[in-house]
Amino acid sequence: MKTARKLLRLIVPAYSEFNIYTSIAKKTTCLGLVAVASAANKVPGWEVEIIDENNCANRAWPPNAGDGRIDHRELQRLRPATIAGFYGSMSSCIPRIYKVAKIYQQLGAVTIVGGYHARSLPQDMLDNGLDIVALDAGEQSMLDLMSAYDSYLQFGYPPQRGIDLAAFFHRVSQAAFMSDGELFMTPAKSQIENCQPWPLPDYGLMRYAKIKIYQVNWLRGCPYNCEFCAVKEKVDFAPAEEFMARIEYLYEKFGAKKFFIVDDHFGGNLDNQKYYDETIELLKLLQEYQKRIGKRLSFTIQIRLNQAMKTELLREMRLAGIDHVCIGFESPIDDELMRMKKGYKSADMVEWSKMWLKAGFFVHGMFIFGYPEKLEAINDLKSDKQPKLSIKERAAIYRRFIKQSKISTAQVLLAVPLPGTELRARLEQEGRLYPLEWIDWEYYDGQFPLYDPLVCSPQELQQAMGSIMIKFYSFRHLFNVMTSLLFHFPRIVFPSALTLLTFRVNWIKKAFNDWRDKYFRNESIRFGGWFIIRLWQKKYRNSDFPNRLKKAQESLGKK
Ligand code: B12
Ligand code: SF4
Repeated sequence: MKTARKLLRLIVPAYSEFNIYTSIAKKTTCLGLVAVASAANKVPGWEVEIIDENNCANRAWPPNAGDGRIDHRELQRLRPATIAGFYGSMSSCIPRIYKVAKIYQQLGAVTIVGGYHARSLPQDMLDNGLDIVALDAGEQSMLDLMSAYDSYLQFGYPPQRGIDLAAFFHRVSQAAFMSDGELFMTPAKSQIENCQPWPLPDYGLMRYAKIKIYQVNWLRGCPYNCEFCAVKEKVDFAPAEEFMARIEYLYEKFGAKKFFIVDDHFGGNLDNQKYYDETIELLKLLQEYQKRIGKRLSFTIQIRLNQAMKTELLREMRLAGIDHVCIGFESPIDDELMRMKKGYKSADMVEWSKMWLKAGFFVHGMFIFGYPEKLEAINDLKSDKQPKLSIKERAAIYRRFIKQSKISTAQVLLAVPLPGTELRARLEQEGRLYPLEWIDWEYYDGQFPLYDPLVCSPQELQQAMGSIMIKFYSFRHLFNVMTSLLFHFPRIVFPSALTLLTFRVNWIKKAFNDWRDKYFRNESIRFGGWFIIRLWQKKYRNSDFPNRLKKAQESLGKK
């Protein structure tokens, strides 16, 4: 019997026009879809591909819609997908998913979405071109969907829209879909461990993309509970050996040398001795592996600032190749840290930052500026019960802190009331959220005011945030880059060239790395950042966001 070719196409949606992550996105992709694709690729009779709209290295392909984005209608004509899946974690990409999913749905493909945003608002997804929503880690749901499809084919017909689709969705675990006009959610099949050893991440399933930074994960979840954060799962680990198998596979199969460990908090709960010991064991395994292959690998992780006090941990991390740490500093102001439920105060923050830097890490600090006051506190402020810092004073505190802490790079954004978070629920309850009608999901990336700050205008809030960024990423860094190239490079690297006489290049390498890390790297990033900000500002000026903001303010009764 002739069987139809079945293709599962997984799509990472294009970032919104304003995105500051565009250049990073060209070097990597979303691990979530690689994980789902790797599991799905084991199902016989199916072809699986991932298309990352932000990382399409080959210009001729895929077909271009003329707006610089992929023409999915044409792609579907040339290479029709049976199921089209979408990465729906990022709120800012949701409008793009709706647009593309509707095309696939019209052309007869079954459409599925997973990820944080999608599972917080399943009904919205189902109203906008998606047939089914994966409600948790999506590997099992995807396997169920494919096997349900196959069993329908055995009866000689593919599932049809309407009644047939709902019937076969009932076989999919941990999923939401419409059944008899009602939202229906299926439970998990059994106690599925999310970090169970699913197949190794197969980046070979990427079509068109060039990967330079390989995302990997070891664990899932976070033990903390920040008010603004969408991650609510408890910590769940894979064994250290399983993580090592992923690294070895990616290095040996794809030549991967740069990794981003995407875990929300490296090591899970490092204040718990069991997790701490497991983390040290993992770091030792990483060290041994790198010795064995005679290559130095490079890892970026996310971790909490106050772990700086664990000297043994920091030493083992450096030895294991972890050189970049991304740290959610969030704020140097205590009342903001308290509202966020961050779990520490600002007093030691400068000292902790310096400890990370002293241990040799590149520190990328992530901040939220102007974290929304609680309504009740604002009423207190009006009756002068509390001392009040103006938004300009707050910006000055941020600038001072960033300067004193000497962190390598800083990212200062506004609070984003993400779906499924306590922050969103609070702002909604306080009647301060700008309606989606005026300020849609595409603006949910931290660069736009999304709620009424009450203590100042949203325009002032956005401007104050921008002033911190423009100060950090300023044009004057061009001067420092030039000094580094013309003065420090000859001073540090040239003398080491003499060691060539000994037929060894190690000293030159060391001198070069010293020069780069001390004088060149941060300055060039800060100068490059200036360009990105200028480009962003230009796009902003030509956009209709200022008008939208006015309309949004008016809709909340503000002028
Ligand atoms: C790595 C990461 C990034 C990276 C890369 C993004 C990427 N995914 O490639 C970078 C640094 C670029 C980034 C940036 C931002 N991020 Co981010 N990021 C993450 C992080 C830490 C890990 C993602 C990951 O790989 N997880 C591991 C994989 C295995 O899990 P997963 O992605 O959830 O996928 C599984 C399931 O969700 C499901 N699934 C997902 N998609 C699909 C699709 C189908 C079809 C199916 C069946 C299943 C399925 O199955 C997958 C496998 O189990 C998450 C937090 C988290 N825990 O996920 C935040 C997170 C996704 N980011 C978040 C945010 C807010 C941002 C920023 C806006 C932050 C900021 N203010 O700057 C920016 C926005 C970028 C943009 N373009 O707009 C939020 C998103 C919430 C939301 N509603 O938007 C999260 C959840 C963190 C949080 N604290 O709340 N981020
Ligand atoms: S922001 Fe970071 S520390 Fe806070 S809950 Fe989210 S993942 Fe955990």
